[in-house]
Amino acid sequence: MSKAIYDIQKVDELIFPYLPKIEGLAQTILKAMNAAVKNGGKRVRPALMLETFKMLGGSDTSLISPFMAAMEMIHTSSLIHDDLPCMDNDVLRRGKPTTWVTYGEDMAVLAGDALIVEASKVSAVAIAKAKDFEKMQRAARAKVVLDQKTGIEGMIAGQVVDVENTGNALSKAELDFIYRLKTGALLEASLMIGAIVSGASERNIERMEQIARNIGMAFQIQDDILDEVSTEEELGKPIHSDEKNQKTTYVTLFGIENAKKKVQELSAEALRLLEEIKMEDKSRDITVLSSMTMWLTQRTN
Ligand code: GRG
Repeated sequence: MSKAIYDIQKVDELIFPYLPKIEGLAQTILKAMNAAVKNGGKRVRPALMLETFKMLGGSDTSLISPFMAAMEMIHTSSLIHDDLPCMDNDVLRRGKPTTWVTYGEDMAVLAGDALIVEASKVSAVAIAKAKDFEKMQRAARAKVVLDQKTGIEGMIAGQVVDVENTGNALSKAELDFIYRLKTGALLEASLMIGAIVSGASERNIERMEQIARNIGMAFQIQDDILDEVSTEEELGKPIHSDEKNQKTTYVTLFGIENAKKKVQELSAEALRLLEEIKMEDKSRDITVLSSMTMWLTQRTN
């Protein structure tokens, strides 16, 4: 992917302190967890969360950083599990050996599990440490959204339908369900949590969910396009994996050109919703999130 237009190092500085220290007898799993999070990654979700928080008036980053860390831990756990032999059976992630290849399947399952639990703990601690009732309420709502969008109402539901249907032809409705939940749900949670913790209005929390839904869909369709037209060097993972796994994608359903057009439409809708926020309150600076939307939906890896 072309160089990120946000400061990945700044995001890392905010989330790394929440990772477990590598010490004691269970070091293997602690190493696997740290390595999986620190092994590259665009930090799209925590970066979007932070920028939404700032755009909607948040300034104290200590309020949002636990949720940024929790989000990246959940995202990482899903990647570790997704790469396992019983799922996608991938040996490369971000151009490097996957967690199960380096640490064994048993440790990879446990490292993924432990990251989900750590994410829950870190966000629960944020609630427990809130300085006043309002901040506590916001943090509690953020945790509910995080759990909903991760679990059986979110990413996991999308993954279930995806895994169950590998090799089956899918309808557009089924594909949309998978994309909206498997990829979109964590993006929705990221933007919603940024809004909730900043103290945004209900309308803006809703708008951020819609913006994320459009970005998520565009992001996933772009994934379909890249799997078809990119190279292994550029992507950092094998190409033509959809064909290998006999997956229905937007490209197989509608062709490359229509898939590209859909990405443009979804991206335009996300930008329109950001404009709406600006029109309602002229003091909102939507430039960073608008640029991020364009960058994410036009990515090349
Ligand atoms: C363990 C919580 C948990 C869930 C297990 C395996 C699984 C259920 C879900 C898999 C969901 C999945 C892998 C969706 C794909 C989402 C996606 C587009 C990932 C790539 O995201 P990027 O491009 O990755 O942000 P980087 O490498 O930049 O972090």
